[in-house]
Amino acid sequence: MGNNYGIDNHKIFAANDKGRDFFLGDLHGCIQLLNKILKKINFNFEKDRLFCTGDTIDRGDASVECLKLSRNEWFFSVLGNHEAMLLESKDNPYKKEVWFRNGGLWWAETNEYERVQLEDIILSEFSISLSVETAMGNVGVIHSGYPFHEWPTLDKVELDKAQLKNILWDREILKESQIIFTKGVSLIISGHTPTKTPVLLGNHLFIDTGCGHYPHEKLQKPRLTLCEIASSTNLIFHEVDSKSYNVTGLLV
Ligand SMILES: [Mn+2]
Repeated sequence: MGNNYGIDNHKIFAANDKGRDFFLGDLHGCIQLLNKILKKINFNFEKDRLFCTGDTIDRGDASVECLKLSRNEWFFSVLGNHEAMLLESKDNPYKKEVWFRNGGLWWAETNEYERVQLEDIILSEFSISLSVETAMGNVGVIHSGYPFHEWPTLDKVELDKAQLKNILWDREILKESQIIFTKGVSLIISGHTPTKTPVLLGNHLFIDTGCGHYPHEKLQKPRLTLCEIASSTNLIFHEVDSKSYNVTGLLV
């Protein structure tokens, strides 16, 4: 079962009995902030794993490098609307123009060989959603919305256009503060909509704190957030921008 993109709908990861698991908000080409945060948490590249909410590319200055992260054994990402725009732009000049206006201009500077490689990374490494067994139980990752009531339904369905649109582009949950408890999963972690701090609604946690965005009135301190599941009830957020590193906690 699948989707228009031809990538896996859902990937399942068993518990990491060697090391730790971390969840990363939208990265948007900011490799330096990622390197900084990995240093702060003393990330072990042999044992630890990192799961990203998607949008590894666009806005920051290292989209190619960030997309190539998925070749590593320790880095996994779900598809974001920005990777989807990359795939959809291939045969569609209109979509390419929209994407280029939204951070995709770096693509114009890549060569044909690189383009094939980069597309192949998305097609072979990314999935629409993923599940990880953690100290908090089953934790799901998906870019934005989740159009079903139970997790994970995605491995059993052919996703239609409307469902994919919801998964990649939904802003209603945060805009309307929708409290939804999805069954079959302890926590769903998403990005997509920048917020000042991580936001938990029902069992849906949003951790895009604006990495790659310019500061503006509603988002004065854009930064990269990494979520660590410290115990069955305790989340720790590691947050970096170019100047600071901050740690906060949340009991769930
Ligand atoms: Mn994003």
